[in-house]
Amino acid sequence: MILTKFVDELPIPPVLKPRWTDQLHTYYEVNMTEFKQSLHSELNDTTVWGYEGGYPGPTIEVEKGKIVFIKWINNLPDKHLFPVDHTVHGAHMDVPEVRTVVHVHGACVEWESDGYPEAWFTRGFKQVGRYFRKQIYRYDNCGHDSTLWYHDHALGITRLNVYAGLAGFYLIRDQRARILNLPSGKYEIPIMIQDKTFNKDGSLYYPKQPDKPIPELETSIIPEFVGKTILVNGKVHPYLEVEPRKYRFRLLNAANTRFFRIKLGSGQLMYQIATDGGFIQHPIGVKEIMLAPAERAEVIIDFTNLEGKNIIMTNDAPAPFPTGDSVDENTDTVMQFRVTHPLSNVDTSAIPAYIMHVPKINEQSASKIRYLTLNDNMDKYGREFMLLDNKQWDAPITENPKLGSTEIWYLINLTTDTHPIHLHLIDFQILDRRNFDVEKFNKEKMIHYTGPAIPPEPYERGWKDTVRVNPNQIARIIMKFGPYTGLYVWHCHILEHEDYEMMRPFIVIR
Ligand SMILES: [Cu+2]
Repeated sequence: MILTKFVDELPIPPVLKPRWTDQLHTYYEVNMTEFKQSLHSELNDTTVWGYEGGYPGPTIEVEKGKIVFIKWINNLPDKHLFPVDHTVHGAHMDVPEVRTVVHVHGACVEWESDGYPEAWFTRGFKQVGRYFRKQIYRYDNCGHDSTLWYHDHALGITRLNVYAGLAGFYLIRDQRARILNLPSGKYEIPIMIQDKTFNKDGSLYYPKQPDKPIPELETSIIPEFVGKTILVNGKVHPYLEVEPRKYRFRLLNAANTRFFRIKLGSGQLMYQIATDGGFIQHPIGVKEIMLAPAERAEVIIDFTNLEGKNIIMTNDAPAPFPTGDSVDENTDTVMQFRVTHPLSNVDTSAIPAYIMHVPKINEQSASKIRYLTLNDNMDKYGREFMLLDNKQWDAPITENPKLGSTEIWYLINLTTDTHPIHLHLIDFQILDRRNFDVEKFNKEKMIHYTGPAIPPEPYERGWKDTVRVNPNQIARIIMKFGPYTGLYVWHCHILEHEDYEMMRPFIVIR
């Protein structure tokens, strides 16, 4: 099914209104429901799941340091929109089919409010997972001015819940960033990029079985999901009318598996100002931006003197990355900017020469080094699945950093995919990536490097919470654990991997 491009306007999710607020605290309630929404004007309305009646959910905007309470409320039906595989971890027949738990990705938050995958809850909190602790989550928002996002994280069905529409933006604003004079207000726009496949009737399609079906199973998880159509903020290939001036865009890859390598058809530069965890030191002019699932980048695009021009945002990342299929005439296009609005007032916003100091974590300050592999494995049905440190979700906890300590993790990729590895609670810095001999490692359990250490890309030199770990490479990251103790997770953010064992708990201890 080919849908005409650029016929629908880019939707901008509304900002969520609090139930109440005072000097120090704000309280929100967020309902999850099933409803119909138009995802393209040539399609029948699509049944989706969303927060507060919208997909994507409303944008939650908070001030740095202000305490926010959110009651996430499950009002979803008992039956899932998509086929559930009851053989994967946490989704067996002994738990309700529809479970939710909300994680604010990138949040610095106490563990009881982090959305632990086994802290799920059903409609009306009738049933809860074994790590459920509270109905109202508390967020202290100790992070930087940054683009975070919230999405579902229920064990074994995260891929289905997020695909159904359970995702939204969560922005932390630091008043001190005002002096930067970045484009703001209606010139600051969140861009959530996803891929989906539609049935003829307009409903969302998610496969029941992999390409090579598993005969013993009615429904089986698939190794990766790659959609045939690209959506931005819940619309297929939308357009945005802009003025001839500067805009700040917050780009987020919220796809299940697909990577996006973003470029502008005009060939012009985008000025990247922030990565996952906030501002980088200097804006960097970039021709393209690579975003794995869950990665964010903030860019300024300058449409000055481009009156009348149409500029297409393109994608050329193979899927799955890096060895999957090339993009086609649908998936090579993200959205279109039309410089059609007149300039409403003089553009006084700036691309600052310098943004802020990002202190580098010193390697010497690390008190612990961990060597953690990313592995392939095979289950009893002959399905390939992925592991971290060769361990399943339920194996005893092995990553137990001390509160306030700094660690370096060697993420050793023994598979043929690039995996976006995400740690909850903290922001890290990428030290380097380095090629090594996988075969020798498998035989001798020793690292033999085959090339020099490659520093992170200039646009990755800031606070990160998700790192791409490429095949035949070891990525090294460094981070300080805190300010909370407790139980968190680290995992691959390819949702089909995370749902089937590529996730591990970690505990921050005193
Ligand atoms: Cu993965």
